[in-house]
Amino acid sequence: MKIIRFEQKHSNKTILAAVTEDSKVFTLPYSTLLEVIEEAKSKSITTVELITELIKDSLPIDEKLEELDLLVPIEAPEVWASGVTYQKSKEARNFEATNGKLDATTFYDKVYDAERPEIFLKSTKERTVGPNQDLFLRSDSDWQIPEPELGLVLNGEGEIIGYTVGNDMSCRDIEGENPLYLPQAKVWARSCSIGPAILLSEKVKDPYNFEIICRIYRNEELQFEGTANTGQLKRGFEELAGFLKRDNILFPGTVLLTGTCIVPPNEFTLADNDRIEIEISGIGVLKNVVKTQVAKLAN
Ligand code: DO4
Ligand code: MG
Repeated sequence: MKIIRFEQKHSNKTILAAVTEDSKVFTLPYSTLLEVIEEAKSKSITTVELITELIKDSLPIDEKLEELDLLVPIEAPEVWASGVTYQKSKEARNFEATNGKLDATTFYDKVYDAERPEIFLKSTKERTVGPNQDLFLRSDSDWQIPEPELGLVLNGEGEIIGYTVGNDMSCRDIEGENPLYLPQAKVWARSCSIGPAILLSEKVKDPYNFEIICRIYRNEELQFEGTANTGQLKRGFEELAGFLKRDNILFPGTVLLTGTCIVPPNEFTLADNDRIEIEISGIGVLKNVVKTQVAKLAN
């Protein structure tokens, strides 16, 4: 059972909906997933049981899932991210920090083995885009890549309520110049996307067996394809959520990205109009086009 949000074509209204295993879409009489979870809790039943009850006598909508104008499946107040949780990321960070001339132990080697993981604030609601919305490239970086990551959707207690797909866009040259530049290498307007759906954790038997695929197209030609599996993760998902929660305020609906395990070749950088597709088994494909245009921020 997955949860989506979409904009209804004739009314421009935002609709919350459930997607069943056979890809049928049923609208839900709530505004957010968090409301559905609260309601299920108050009835002492699971979220899936509540949704099954809600849709059992209704018809699916006429449009197919792929015809809908999807929105972020949850308006995450904050998106946090974990780093260097996969061997592949450690190697890539070491390459960019040493121009490929690694000859000593780095901070990245240390954090990969340390008890405390790297966790950083990646994005806020205003900086995060949904499926099919444009991402922005930074104007002061010449080495930019997508980071395809599994996202944990958390409640206020730091429990995992669902899984989504995330893109932690990154500037390898800025971080490689100095790791203290991390916030600038990671955070700018439209530097993060999440979606297209949230797979309810109640329905996930083994979260360490998600297949992740990333494809980058330029003028409709495939430039890069990489695959990985969450079984390659060095840490546990509860462990990452536990460190995020420690002595912190967690807003319900926070998303925690769990690190990248797919890195395009070192000579690759994104260009205007590239299309990024990130697919995670059981969740869906998150598609975004990147633009060089300068962000026009509200106010
Ligand atoms: O150390 C920088 C961040 C690494 C990261 O975002 C990742 O491993 O996914
Ligand atoms: Mg990342």
